[in-house]
Amino acid sequence: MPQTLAVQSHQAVCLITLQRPQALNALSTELLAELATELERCTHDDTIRAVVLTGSRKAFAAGADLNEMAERDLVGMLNDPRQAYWQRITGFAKPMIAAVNGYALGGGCELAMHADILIAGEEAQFGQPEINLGIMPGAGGTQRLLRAVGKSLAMQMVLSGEPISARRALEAGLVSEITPPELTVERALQIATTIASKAPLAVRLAKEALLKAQDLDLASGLRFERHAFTLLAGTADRNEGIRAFQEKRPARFNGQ
Ligand code: DAK
Repeated sequence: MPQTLAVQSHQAVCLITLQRPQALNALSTELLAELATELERCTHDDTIRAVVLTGSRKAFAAGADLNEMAERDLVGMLNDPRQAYWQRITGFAKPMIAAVNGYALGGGCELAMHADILIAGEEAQFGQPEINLGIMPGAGGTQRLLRAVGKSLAMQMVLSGEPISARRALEAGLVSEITPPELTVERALQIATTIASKAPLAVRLAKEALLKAQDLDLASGLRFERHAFTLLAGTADRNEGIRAFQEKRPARFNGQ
């Protein structure tokens, strides 16, 4: 049983709630280890088609656990087991939605940005305050934030350490929707349930193709898209999807 997470199944969606209220869900080694393990369980469970990751009303996550970080010097950082946990977390291939309320700071903002879709409560705050500690983002913050919000705002956030509001995050494209705080998880579950009802192979390849758009030049990205599109032409779910359209009934996808 995880100590720092609550895990609930909502049919084909797994809802994972970070639960370290005494430290505003700071990402301790234990929490990262448990999250990596839980995501791997979801990977191997064919009945789980999507994950929603959330925290509390006050904090999605207030970043790395600073009490743990205080105990690690340079050598400690180089051998930091959290690096491996982060890699396992960021390797998760099924669709993931972050439902963010309260503080998403430092590693908390980086964790939220790892999700495919971000839904924020109106009072959420996103920030990379590492500069206030004499450090800088180290779990993807400089790279993912710049791609999400553009150079000027990313520079402002990382170099000043000042957070932005949910509204500003929406305008900048960091989140796709804002909700009243009490509805954030519900809205994320709705979206995840919709995604979970689609053909799993198509969802998986579409996610992969969209992520390639951040890394590849246009010609390579288009090539990947064409290959993926062609691959899907050989799936039973593609035949089922088109047949269901012709027969005017909902499709029944089985992941083949
Ligand atoms: N770590 C540990 N405890 C924390 C914490 C954190 N990050 N954030 C808050 N807490 C604890 C507080 O110490 C306090 O505990 P008690 O004193 O009650 O025992 C409790 O949570 C409530 O916090 P506050 O009393 O401070 O609450 P406020 O509402 O006044 O302020 C705040 C909320 C979020 C503005 C404030 O707590 C704050 O500034 N927190 C620190 C934010 C921060 O600097 N985060 C860390 C950034 S560094 C990497 C992976 C990850 C990272 C880097 C590398 N690799 C894999 C290489 C990530 C780095 C970071 O995130």
